[in-house]
Amino acid sequence: MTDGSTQIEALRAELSKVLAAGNEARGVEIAREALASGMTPTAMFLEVVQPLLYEVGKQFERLEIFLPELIKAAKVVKAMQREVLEPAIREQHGSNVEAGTVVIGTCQGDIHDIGKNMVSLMLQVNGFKVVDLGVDVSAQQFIEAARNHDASIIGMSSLLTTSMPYMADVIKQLEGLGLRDRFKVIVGGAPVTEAYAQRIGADAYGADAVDAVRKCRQLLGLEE
Ligand code: B1M
Repeated sequence: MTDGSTQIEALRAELSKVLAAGNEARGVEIAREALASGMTPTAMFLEVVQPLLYEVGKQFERLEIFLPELIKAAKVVKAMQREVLEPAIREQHGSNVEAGTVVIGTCQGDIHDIGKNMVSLMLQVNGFKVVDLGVDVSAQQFIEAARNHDASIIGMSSLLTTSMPYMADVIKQLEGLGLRDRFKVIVGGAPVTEAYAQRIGADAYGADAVDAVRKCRQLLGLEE
């Protein structure tokens, strides 16, 4: 019998090798085994998968690995999300009363979507209607979709320092159109910080998928 932290360490050690090898089938199996042993799908994602991807990013930055390895790791995680974690999270939460509509996407020039998809999923299973615009979303697309879907919240994700300024663009354009008060804006993604969110005039910053749900609920006055 292993305690929680030992199990997490063991899972990280094994999955790290699986990500490096790009072994999607084994990644899926590991996720299934973890859930069968009692770990929640959210914990599996936030405590095992997400830190490993950050570590992969550091290896990439240090030139220890290159783009093909980054792609391999992302493919394994996407398979784990698709095959095991997403269905388990949906099943765990069941259906919910609608809390409000969130238009979400990854900012212009940026195709990272693993974290954004997790935020999108967690919002959905917590009662939000989510309009997911995908990746490489322009300021105009965010605003048009928010208007068309009568959204309460615009959610922007950015993983690249070069795509972060587009978050500020959306807010500026909303101001220019006299729409700033109509939509709440939440931002997140690995390089985004609370301080950055405040600097560009966003209403909230989400540190991870669970925090994003809490902040969206707070923005709509559903939680203190
Ligand atoms: Co890219 N990449 N990548 N990459 N990649 C990073 C982001 C990088 C930090 C790696 C590094 O060098 N250390 C670096 C950016 C450096 C910088 O901007 N200064 C980088 C680079 C350079 C690049 C390319 C330019 C590489 C190249 O081509 N030479 C290229 C850019 C492509 C593009 O977008 N135009 C590129 C490509 C890729 C892949 C396609 C191979 C792949 C993405 C696959 C995919 O997403 N479909 C990839 C990956 C996997 C990464 C890393 C390793 C992992 C990203 C990830 O999925 N993290 C990444 C390293 C890192 O993140 N530090 C890296 C896990 C995910 C769960 O976390 O997205 O932070 P995250 O989401 C969290 C929270 O942040 C929060 O909740 C999520 C869930 O808990 N959150 C929100 C996220 N969005 C939110 C929104 C909210 C609220 C909370 O409200 C709306």
